[in-house]
Amino acid sequence: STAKETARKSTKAKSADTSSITYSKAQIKQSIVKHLHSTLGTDENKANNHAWWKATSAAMQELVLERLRTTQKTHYINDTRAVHYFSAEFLMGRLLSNNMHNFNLFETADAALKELGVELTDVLEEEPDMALGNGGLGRLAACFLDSLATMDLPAIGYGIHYEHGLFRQEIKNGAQIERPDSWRHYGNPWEICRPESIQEVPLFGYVETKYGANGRVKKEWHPGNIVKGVPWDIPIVGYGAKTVNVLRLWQSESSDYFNWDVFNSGGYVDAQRENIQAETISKVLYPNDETRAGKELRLIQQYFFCACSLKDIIRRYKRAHGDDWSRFSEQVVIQLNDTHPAIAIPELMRILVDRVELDWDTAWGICTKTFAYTNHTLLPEALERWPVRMIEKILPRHIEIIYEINHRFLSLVEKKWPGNNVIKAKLSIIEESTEKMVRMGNLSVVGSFAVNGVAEIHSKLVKENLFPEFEALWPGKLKNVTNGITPRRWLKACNPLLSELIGKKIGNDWPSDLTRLNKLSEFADNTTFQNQFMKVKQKNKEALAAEIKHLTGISVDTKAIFDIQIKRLHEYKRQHLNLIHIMALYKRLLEDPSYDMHPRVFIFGAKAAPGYTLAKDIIFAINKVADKINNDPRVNHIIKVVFLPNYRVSLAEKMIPAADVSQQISTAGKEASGTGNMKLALNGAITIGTLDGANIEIAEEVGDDNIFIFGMTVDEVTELSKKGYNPFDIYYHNNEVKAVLDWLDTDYFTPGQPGALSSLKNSMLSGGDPYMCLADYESYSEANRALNIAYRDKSRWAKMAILNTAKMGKFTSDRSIADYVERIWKLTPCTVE
Ligand code: T68
Repeated sequence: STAKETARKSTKAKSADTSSITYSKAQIKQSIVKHLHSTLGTDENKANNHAWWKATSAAMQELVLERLRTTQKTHYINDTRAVHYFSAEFLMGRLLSNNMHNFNLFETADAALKELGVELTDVLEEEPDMALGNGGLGRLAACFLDSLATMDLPAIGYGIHYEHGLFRQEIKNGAQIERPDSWRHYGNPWEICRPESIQEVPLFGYVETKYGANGRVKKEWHPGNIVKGVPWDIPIVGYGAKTVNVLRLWQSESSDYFNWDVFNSGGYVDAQRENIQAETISKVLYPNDETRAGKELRLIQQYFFCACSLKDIIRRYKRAHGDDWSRFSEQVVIQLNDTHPAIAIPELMRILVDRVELDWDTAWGICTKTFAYTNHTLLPEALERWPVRMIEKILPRHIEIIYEINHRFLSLVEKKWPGNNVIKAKLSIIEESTEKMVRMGNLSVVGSFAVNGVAEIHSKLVKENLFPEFEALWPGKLKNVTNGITPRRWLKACNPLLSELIGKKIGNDWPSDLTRLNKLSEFADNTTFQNQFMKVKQKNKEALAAEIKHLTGISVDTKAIFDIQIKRLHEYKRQHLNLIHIMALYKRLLEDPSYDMHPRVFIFGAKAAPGYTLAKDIIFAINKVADKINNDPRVNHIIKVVFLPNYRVSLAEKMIPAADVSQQISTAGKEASGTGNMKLALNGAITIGTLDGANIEIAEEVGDDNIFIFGMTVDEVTELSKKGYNPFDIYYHNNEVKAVLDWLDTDYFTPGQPGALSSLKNSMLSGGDPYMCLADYESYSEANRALNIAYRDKSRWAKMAILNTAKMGKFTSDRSIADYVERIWKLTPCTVE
């Protein structure tokens, strides 16, 4: 396919080639010291690691900004078509190490700092994570930006400059506590404020209907409030450092002149109150994944960043094309990362119809050639719907436009299915419930030229279950693009030992063409290579063991199986299935001390949404079971359970290289794709997982012998639901399940507090076990037995691990981006010399 080839060509042969930018050790050293003096105002003797981090970052940023200028000039001169990635979340993590790797200056900087008596690894630890996202959706956006820049594609990310990113998690007596995250507290060396590109955003107020001389109806929105959007740019360095794109994040501020009247009439205090309201918009990231916030402020956040971004895009377009709107959709494609930015659709219509005064059909033609929408979930509680009354109040003109879009759309539906009101009610953008709602998913499908799911199975379910009639209405509009991850961060940077080994074996081109890893397959049976590969794994496990000790005080046996489940805490992800199985192993060992199992350390990392009680109860239960097991001398040489607090990108980078086993155990049909599954497999962990999301495609790639698949398929889950699922049937027929669930009711794990873990049992019994943990339990337990046996055979396991790494080529985000380019965006790379 041509797009894939162009994409590949652009990334090819630039692996370690940084052509224009070569910086010697002496130059880096000089630059760092210069910034220590003149940017930080300190010196080599006084500087702590934090100051060294800032000075080193500033030294890198100098190079970054030079490439940014060149890139922007090149894009401008070539008047390139660009993708505009609209996302409420970008989970960037740390940037220094990434930028050094992409400039191929990591080793040089390491050596330079050594000469200054400073350890680079310590310096890197000073950087706070940029955690402007919840989980997979936000991290996917970050991986995509990396690939876009790497593949020399003109792209810009648009989002919100949250003052507080995702909360910091502390664990007190086993329970999660949320603390504010202040990632910019001591300044951020990467972001650049661009006051010259400030935008204004209207809110509230009313709409006036005017009649022009030609009899044409004109709508004028008189906003009740105007806020300012201040852009902060984060440079995004591609691998090889040719292209540097930007992530533009909007910060809200009060618009000074808007409150001028209040101010002048002596209302100084009231004027200040208005300021605080405006500044609240970008204050904090909503910490819910897979559930609607339903809050006014959340809708305002969404509109705020969409309005700023559209104005920014239009300003740039007009600079090149003036008032000729005919080429807009040739130059601009906007990708909506879920429905969070869907309000951009009526906003663009408002600008084109009310401001530019295009007729509706022309405006709608432009809109529906500009937007494309990615769906990330089928869970009904996550599908965004906003009360009509809320939109009416905050965005009075937009609700009119949404109704008009819907009116015209429903006439199309009427043509296709004459007189069928059931279909009409189902497809309507407006849900006619007691409280009328706007369905943002339907709006997104109607207003976009392409819609995609994020893994084959998920896209199939989007087509067949979520939007079946849309497929009939617009055949071909619904597509698949399977997710991917950047191998630069998720192998090269986070796992230097494995990267070095791979490089020695197959060369250093794999980070920009991950399919080359397949060459490792040839060595999967080679004993020497198996030993080398597993020695790296062992070293990584030792490093993680030290980190576990440091963070929790728990000592773990590095010869044990490191079994890792890392992801947001959610019932559908079934951390509680993992937990009841751990309890069962514990019970088996107590009842039969000779029970045959290889020592195993179960490691969790997960944040729960602050308002999600059961998710927090599961964290509490994991910690209580961990306490008991870890302190029980009868078993603690065989099982350990570790919950690592404050799971985040930088912690993932330490955990993933050390994993032997990757837990991917969601109920089939519920996990749209998963991306942690890809990161772990890439680093040689063996998956124990269900046939859900991208697990299915991982299984296809690695082969049945190199993965432990268990549990019901999507069809079996559907069938069981239809037939009626009763978890009590399993409870009464499986003694182990019964004993373990009953154990949760006692005070065994929570001395003096019987019932403290009962909510977990209830959720899986009287609560109906909505995610069917018990239905999959037996099969999960069997898969774990098989896994235990496989690990005993060192050579077999090593071969499996090698083949997992070797077969992950498909899951690079470069391939995802190539798919988007080919199937949706139709972009051409632009080489920046
Ligand atoms: C995830 N979604 C999917 N949502 O769960 C995961 N939601 O299967 C997939 O791999 C990933 O997206 C990337 O496609 C999320 O992470 C959220 O974080 C979220 C945030 C706000 C509102 C709703």
